[in-house]
Amino acid sequence: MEITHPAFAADARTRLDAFLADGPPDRILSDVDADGLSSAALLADALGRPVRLVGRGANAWTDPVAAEVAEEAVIVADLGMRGRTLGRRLCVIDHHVPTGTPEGATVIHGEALDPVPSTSLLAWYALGAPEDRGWLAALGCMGDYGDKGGHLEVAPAKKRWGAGRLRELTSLVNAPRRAASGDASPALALLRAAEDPAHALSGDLPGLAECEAAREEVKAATAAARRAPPRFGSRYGSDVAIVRIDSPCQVHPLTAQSWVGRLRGAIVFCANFGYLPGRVSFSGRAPKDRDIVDLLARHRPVGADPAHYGNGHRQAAGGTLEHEPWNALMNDLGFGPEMRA
Ligand SMILES: [Mn+2]
Repeated sequence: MEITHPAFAADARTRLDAFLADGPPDRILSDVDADGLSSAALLADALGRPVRLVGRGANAWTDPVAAEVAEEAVIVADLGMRGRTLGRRLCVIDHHVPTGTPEGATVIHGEALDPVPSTSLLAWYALGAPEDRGWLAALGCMGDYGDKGGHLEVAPAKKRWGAGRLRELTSLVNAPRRAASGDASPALALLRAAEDPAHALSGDLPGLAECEAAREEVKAATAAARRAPPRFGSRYGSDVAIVRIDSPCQVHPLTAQSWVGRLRGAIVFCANFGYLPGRVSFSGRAPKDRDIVDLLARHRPVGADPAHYGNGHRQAAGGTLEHEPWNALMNDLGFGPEMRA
């Protein structure tokens, strides 16, 4: 398989080998989307170590997770990078815009590369780019960047394992994290048990039925969310629109996405009042010339937790707020009782 960043890949392998020379990790922490799950499957399989998924409502770089892994050697994959240490020894494999570098950690970070690799590609590089696991590298890449990310590994993987199968498997493993339970462990179990995408889709392995049921559940919730109308705040004219929904499923990002192109330059939020108990979860999408991170920073309400508010990209950012700060934000943006918790 051709390698998009060969020099970086060789260096990543050296770094991971040096980390492993001091002993194997106790655990691998990863995100719950297709990229995080395929990274975890690659690393867990190669190193024979357990995975801790960091999913709904959690952030790896906060005190609860830090306390949990305080005595451990950990690899943290696809969960961002911050200027704090985690565990006794730490290796970070990631590609999001970092907000700092943890002191003393082994860092395999692809954010400065062009094209930016998925975390699954970085993990695969670090493991020496094993040919027969190339489908997992491609799966994470397709999950994060679709079909047109410009990564040289994806086309040969499609040829060898089937473009349709890879797309179908990406869609299936991405479903559980969006369903009401939010439990992505069946998707991870499926990827870990599979020899290749055909095997994963064969029906012979655990996890597939749960992924299929989750996809149906999310499809129904998405259709319901699409029927909610956008409302505009009075203070900023048609600058900011909010769609209010109440769903246990993580359908607010896709709902915001579905509106942004239709509202003539407005920043669109979808606010989900039913996703996390006692909180409003909101996801924003902005047109190309607008900056949603800046908007949220300027209107940051008292009580907003920086780990859970206003993080992301200029055109896609959101967070969660408890009811009181949410209501303050709504007041600030000129929304009335229709948007209050
Ligand atoms: Mn990723």
